[in-house]
Amino acid sequence: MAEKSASLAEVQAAELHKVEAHEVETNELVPNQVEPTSNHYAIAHSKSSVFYPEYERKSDLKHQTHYCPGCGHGIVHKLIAEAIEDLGVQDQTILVSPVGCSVFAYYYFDLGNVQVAHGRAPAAATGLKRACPDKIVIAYQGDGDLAAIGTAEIIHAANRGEKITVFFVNNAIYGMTGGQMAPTTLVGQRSTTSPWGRRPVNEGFPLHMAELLATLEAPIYIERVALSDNKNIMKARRAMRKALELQRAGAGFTFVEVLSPCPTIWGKDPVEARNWVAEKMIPAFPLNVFRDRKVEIPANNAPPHKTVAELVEGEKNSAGPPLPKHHHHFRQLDIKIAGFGGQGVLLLGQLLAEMGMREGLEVSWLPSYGPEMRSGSAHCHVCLSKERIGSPVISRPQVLIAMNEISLRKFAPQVARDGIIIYGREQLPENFNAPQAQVVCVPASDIADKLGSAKVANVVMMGALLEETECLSPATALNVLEAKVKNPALLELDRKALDAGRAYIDHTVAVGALTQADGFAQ
Ligand SMILES: Cc1ncc(C[n+]2csc(CCOP(=O)(O)OP(=O)(O)O)c2C)c(N)n1
Ligand code: SF4
Repeated sequence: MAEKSASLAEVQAAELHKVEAHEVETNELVPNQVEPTSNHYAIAHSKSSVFYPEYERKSDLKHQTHYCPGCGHGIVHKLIAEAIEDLGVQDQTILVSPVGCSVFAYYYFDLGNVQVAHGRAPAAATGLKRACPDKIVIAYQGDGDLAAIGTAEIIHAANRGEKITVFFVNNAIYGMTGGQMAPTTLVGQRSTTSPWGRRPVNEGFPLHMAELLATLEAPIYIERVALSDNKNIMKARRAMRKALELQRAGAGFTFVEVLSPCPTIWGKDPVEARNWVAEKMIPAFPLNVFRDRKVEIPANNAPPHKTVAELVEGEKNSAGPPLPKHHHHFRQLDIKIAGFGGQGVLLLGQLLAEMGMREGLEVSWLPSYGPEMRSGSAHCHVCLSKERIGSPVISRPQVLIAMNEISLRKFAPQVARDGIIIYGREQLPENFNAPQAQVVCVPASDIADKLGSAKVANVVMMGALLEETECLSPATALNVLEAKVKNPALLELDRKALDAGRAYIDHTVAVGALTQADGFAQ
């Protein structure tokens, strides 16, 4: 079997790459060659410069991929690499690799690489392409990845006409996980989860993804090709190249399905597997160009194209005179705000993030809430930073704003050493202890009630936060409230609530259960 696969690989290399074969008979090395190894073999053909010179996946064998002999993934990789090289787009290309046997594609392709969760490549590719429209974005997926767990992603990306290219490697089985039935497993084909062969009455019929996507209006190019013989491999080569050329021209959604051998799981040697593609897969999945046309998508409903900076600038201008400069005494401040749904927890986070943006900081806001619209638990993470934010998830907040006892007890242990907890009650509950942090009690709901509406308790807490930490300027808070709160009566209440929260810290602050005359937390 090893001998067969070696000769197959050589034949394909010679036919596909138009590369001179170099027998390593002398000690003179040509580019991309390596010296004979202790295993007594040497690479006798060159490879695309789109591949890394050495693969770091394994400490030894740095010129070998992890694919089994005769696996279609290796061939598809070569075809993609050569197309990218020929089109001269290596520096512009981002490859989104899936979960499956090809999960390690990023070890081989010297491109922008992103590896994503199972089935999510079209969604990730959508984000990448929209953020970087001048890049060539490729989603590379297996049949389990694309046609099972990722069915929704591929259909919707295709239906939206995302200007990405999807290479779909259909080997009719889950390779990586040891041979479970895939949506594309043939009728009668055995797998570990269809040990008697796939029976439509029990497992349904194979999914024909190319045909299915061709029912949608937006895709511009859909073709199914096969790695069954060299002639078909050359057709596959042309199809992949065409898809990438169309993307380079900004045309629209392109999709190439590749019927591909998986000798290992099919229990065949590479030549038998290739023949099986020809004899069994092609009749079940006919090769065809299912779509090749330009689609006119009306542009009149395109959203206004403004950068975040322009949008924020626009809001700033509409919200009055420029803000005074505020000194930020932190590099990054991580704040967690928690309470019941309906207490304005998420809104408070949004307001802080907006304020941070207006003060020129990098910001993120990440909400988390239960299914209930009222009374369920809700919390959010807010990062204010002078640098780009690595992750919006906060596991060790420096500041916790806890609007109720449950949130206090749940999140207080997470607060960083020397952090601050602002608790929205007059006193701490019994048996509460958070020795690593300072605790400031602010009876926000009572204060808000006295002002006329419990709704503004969150703004009382905002005032307390600003006064206690000086993280952002109160002038910015007012500026944001004025821009966001359209109801004049509520805006007036919010102003009072902001002042009341600040005044409480200044005059009556309670640290733990104790009132401190100086207004500062211990
Ligand atoms: C969310 C999630 N569910 C399941 C898995 C297990 N899993 C890993 S790869 C795979 C299927 C891969 O099959 P396919 O996409 O056909 O790729 P191949 O390995 O055949 O190239 C599955 C189910 C996972 N990693 N993550
Ligand atoms: S298990 Fe199949 S798909 Fe995976 S690397 Fe081996 S031959 Fe290729």
